[in-house]
Amino acid sequence: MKTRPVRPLRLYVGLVGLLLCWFWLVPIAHAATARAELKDERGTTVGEARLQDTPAGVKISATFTALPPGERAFHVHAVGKCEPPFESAGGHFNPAGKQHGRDNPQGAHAGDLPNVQVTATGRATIEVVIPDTSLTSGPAPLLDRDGASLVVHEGADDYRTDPAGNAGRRIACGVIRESRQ
Ligand SMILES: [Cu+2]
Ligand SMILES: [Zn+2]
Repeated sequence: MKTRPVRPLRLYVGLVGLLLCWFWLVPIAHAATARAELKDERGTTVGEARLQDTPAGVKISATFTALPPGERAFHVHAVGKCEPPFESAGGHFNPAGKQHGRDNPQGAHAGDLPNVQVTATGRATIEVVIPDTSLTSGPAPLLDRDGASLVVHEGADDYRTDPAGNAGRRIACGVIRESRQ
């Protein structure tokens, strides 16, 4: 029986391939992702969101299926706790200590997001990136010790009035939980 010696070239190509795979796969495996299921005060699920670390910041993709039609405020709140009437979620995520609102000269909170436009059938989608933020790493991660949550309000955010944009009652809330994709 003949033994086939491993050719050096083949071995080399194989090793380089392995290394390339490693460099591709390791960052992908380490990019944090998270989910949030948003429920109203009665515990009915009204939407869900996926969150993902990207080089630009945390990307939030949310889909709502059962909200009151119209324009509704949507924010990241600083505490991962959703007990009706959702005051448990705390104020807006605000690691930089700013005031509320993109139209406020002293603003904005990192957790200030655009209003969602809810259709007559209660549906809305939104995709937004929170710049210079990460889910689990860096100096001010979203998922710090007390977590974070996503909150929808009864009214629209005026993007100016501190501390919460005159958005009214909190009508839906979802705790952001780290997930594997
Ligand atoms: Cu809010
Ligand atoms: Zn705010």
